[in-house]
Amino acid sequence: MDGRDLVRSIKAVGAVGVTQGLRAVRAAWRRGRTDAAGLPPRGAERARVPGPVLEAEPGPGGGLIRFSRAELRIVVTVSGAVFWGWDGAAPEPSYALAGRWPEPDARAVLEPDKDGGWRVVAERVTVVVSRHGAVEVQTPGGVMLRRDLPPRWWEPVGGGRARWMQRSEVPADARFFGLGGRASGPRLRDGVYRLWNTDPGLPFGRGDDPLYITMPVQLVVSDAATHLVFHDTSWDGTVTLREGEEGAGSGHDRMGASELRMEGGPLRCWVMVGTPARVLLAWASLTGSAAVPPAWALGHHHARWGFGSEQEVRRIVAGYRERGLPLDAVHLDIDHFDEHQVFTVDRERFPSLSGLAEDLRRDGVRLVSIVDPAVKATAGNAVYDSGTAEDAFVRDASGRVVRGLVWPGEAVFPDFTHARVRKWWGHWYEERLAQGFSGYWHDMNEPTSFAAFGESTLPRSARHDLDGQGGDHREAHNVYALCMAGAGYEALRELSPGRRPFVFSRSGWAGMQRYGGTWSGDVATGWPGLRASLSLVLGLGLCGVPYSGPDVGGFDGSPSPELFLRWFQLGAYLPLFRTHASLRAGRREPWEFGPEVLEHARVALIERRRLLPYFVTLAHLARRTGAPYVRPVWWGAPEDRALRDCEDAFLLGDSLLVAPVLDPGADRRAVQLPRGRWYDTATGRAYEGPGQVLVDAPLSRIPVLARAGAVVPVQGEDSLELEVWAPARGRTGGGLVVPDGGDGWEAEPEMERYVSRWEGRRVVVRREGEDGVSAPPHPVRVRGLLDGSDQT
Ligand code: NBV
Repeated sequence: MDGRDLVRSIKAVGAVGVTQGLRAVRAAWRRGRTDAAGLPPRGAERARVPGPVLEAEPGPGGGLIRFSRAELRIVVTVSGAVFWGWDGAAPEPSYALAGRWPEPDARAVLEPDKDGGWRVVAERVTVVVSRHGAVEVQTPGGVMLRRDLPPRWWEPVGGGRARWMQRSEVPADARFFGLGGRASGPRLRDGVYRLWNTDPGLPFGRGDDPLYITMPVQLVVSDAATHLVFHDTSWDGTVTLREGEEGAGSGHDRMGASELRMEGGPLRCWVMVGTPARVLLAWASLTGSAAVPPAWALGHHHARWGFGSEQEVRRIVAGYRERGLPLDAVHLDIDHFDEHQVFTVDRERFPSLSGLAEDLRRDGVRLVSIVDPAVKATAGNAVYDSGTAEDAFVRDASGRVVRGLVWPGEAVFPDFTHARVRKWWGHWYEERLAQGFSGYWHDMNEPTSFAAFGESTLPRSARHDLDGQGGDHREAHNVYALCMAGAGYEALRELSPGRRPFVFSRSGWAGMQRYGGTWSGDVATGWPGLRASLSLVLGLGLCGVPYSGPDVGGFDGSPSPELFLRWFQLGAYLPLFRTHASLRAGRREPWEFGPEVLEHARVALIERRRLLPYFVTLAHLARRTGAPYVRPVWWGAPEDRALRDCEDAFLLGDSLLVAPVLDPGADRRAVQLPRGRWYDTATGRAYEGPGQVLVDAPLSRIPVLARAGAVVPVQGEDSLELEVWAPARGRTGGGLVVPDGGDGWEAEPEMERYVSRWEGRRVVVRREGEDGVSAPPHPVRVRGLLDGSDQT
């Protein structure tokens, strides 16, 4: 038992009472026993490397290269993505991939390289394989982007699953990002990052790793190009990163290094090369386009564990309404369930949930329900009974249903890796729809099962269907939540075909964007937690998950009014904008922090509502292009080293640069600007990039800068309007608009494209369409004119 285990068990006893605490001790013992009986002991192993090359055989998109003790298949696809797999590993089956993977590129050729090696030459990438099995990815110009040294396997002497290790080198100037949701990022500094979805058990801070979403996805940015590498295996593993160092002209650069160690699974990977935008597009084509949330989910959400009753929910909603504060959704946590049992309602505290939903709906407020995967193991619980009849629950190696411990007490876990079980689970959303819910918040799906010591999840030996492949929890763990998200999403598509599903999930894996988004989980209240919030959103976006946001104000304790406000101001520019807190935490309603905070929070809420058409556009663009709404400032200029190292600001789409205040006591802050002119949207003052500028950041607002020339769709009095920021003289600008205020599947909304430029002394905006140039169908307001006037 380590220190954290001890804290956790004390907390378990403190938080859930002595009985539950003792159960957690028992659950931990039980879990240990199950694994002792169900997992094969680790015996003698034999190490293997590929050995010398023997021959090569061309194939579609590349070919097969044989070594004396291994073989390597390389396929360059038409999308430019490269796949390679060792020892027969193919792209399928895979939980990350969305349907058919891109076709091999018939133009790619396999040819002999120097020293007996081989190479595959394609239009956008060259892959060079050394005679001992090192694989180097190069730009077409021959610049090295990544060099994988020959891999190493450890195989059990009697046969069975092999562990493996892959060391890689990247250019000395490269920076690492990604690996799922990491609190210490977005730039991933030297350290060991685990690949095992984990509920930290306590509110987490910057140093806590891993968290709920891990993914073997690295985005590597260097002068020569950006690349994304995905090792498609869901097993437990670690990534050890070491940034490189440049020898300041001495010629003695130290390359950056990454070492991936996996406990099992195929050694196969995908690499995509290009600009950040191109790489994320290729990633989305491979793993699926991001679900577009209904427009209301891009507004403001208010949640709390422990509203406790219908009256309290009404009181909160009235509090927003009476103060003129926009509100779009309220989330009900496990306290609205009957004794914490999923798909039930506590009828005493919530006697008429559907009536409440209807009343709220009239005020434009949707209800969102938490959904936990664990089902109370008790006869008479309808989900348990039907799941038992359906044989839906995870079993151990000896065939017994695995029991864990979660909020409702002794619980069992649906095997979401089974298609039949996903279908069965999905029909329970009908019960939620009947209660009047419009969205779903998947929690505890790492999956978490309380344990006073050891891992708080299912036994590693627990059996899973893995969609017919069969396997145990070591392989299924990381994709459990992804499969649960799929179950919910697909069910909602059928049950409510006219509406876009709104599902967001605490845990997940590569490809989860197909079903929805995520949130921070239990981020600790404090200034480091505020910083971690931004790190998570940026990092997840670079892994293809564009919709996320933190618990504004932090999950536990009571933020100071200043911290709450700064968090609120940041949240207003993140895709999921949700205040939420724990049962025993202080209040999170904006009026609970005094009149000054209320006034400033109101400004943030109103601005968020004004920007709704822009958020909707960004959601559609994320789906079509894979570009996250929230992007690092280097997105368009990864070669700018100062931007690459900037972690405290972000681009919201192409048009806005948001510079949140992340430290106490600040009333101005430095902002690293990309090239071009940027306007402070509050003062209209223009700044010229690239470079660093000092910008006012009074308590009333965080700096938001608009790119000169940008055309931003905003909500006007009663219709969509275009807010245009004057281009620099002699330059042009523009923007895209997807006008979709709804939550359905209406015919694909047409993308409107605008161009802004100077004509004499006026800034004009034109719509560019297939049939030529026309006047915009929306009112236009030009800002940023030098005399300070606004042109309408
Ligand atoms: O359901 C209660 C909480 C929820 O409020 C939170 O957002 C989740 O991250 N849930 C975790 C379970 C309990 C955490 C201590």
